[in-house]
Amino acid sequence: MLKKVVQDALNAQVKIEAQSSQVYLAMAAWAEIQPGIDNITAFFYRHSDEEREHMLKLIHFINERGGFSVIPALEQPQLTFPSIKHAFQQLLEHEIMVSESINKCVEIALEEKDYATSNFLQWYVAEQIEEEALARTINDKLELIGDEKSGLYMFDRDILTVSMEAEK
Ligand code: OFO
Repeated sequence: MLKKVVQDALNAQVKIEAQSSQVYLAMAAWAEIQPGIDNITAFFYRHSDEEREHMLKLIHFINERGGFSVIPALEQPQLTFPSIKHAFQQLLEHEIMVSESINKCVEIALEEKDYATSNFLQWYVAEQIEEEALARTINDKLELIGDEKSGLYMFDRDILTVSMEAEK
């Protein structure tokens, strides 16, 4: 049975994952109407789907441990971005925030001697290392490209490969 303090922390994380999915969905919808960046668009849609999976995994875990997962209300995400670069900068900042929140959940689980939850959360700890690394790689590449249109063309061509390699 989950202790209330652990359940509350996990439910807060459910909201963060759901919100992440919305944030990236908004980036995807915005990217979709920018010309010539189909793969970047696909990247954001896929990332949004992944966040939903992260949320579902938490929901199932809470319920399986005898808790009650609260499906949260979400905030309106940012809808437009000054540039692709800005969107990816925000993605990195968002992932850093998510990592901090996961670490907080682990801290609470350990304080409560809930080793099953701490063990379950290790998947998220590893996932966040990957997601932050991927976001940093993408930001570094965009930094190199600067404002060059041809660079962005190549970046769009390569982004799916970069993200798939990061998942290996
Ligand atoms: Fe759920 O990993 Fe990104 O936010």
